[in-house]
Amino acid sequence: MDDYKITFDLIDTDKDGRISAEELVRLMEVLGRPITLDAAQAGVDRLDRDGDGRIDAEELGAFLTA
Ligand SMILES: [Ca+2]
Ligand SMILES: [Ca+2]
Repeated sequence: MDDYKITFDLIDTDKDGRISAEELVRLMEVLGRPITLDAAQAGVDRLDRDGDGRIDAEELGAFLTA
C-alpha cells in the first residue's frame, strides 16, 4: 500500500473514501493546529480536481507526490 493511502485512511475517519472539510478540521485539531471550517474548505477546494468538493485518494496522492 502506498504511503499516501495510509495517510488518507487516517484522515478519512468515516471511511467513505473522501476527505471532507469537516475531516480536515478534525485532523488539524489532532495535530494541534486548529483551523476554521472555512479554511479547511479552502484547502479542500485547492486539492479538489474533479470538483466534487471533497478529496479522494487520487487527489491526495497527486498533492503529496507533486
Ligand atoms: Ca470521509
Ligand atoms: Ca474531488
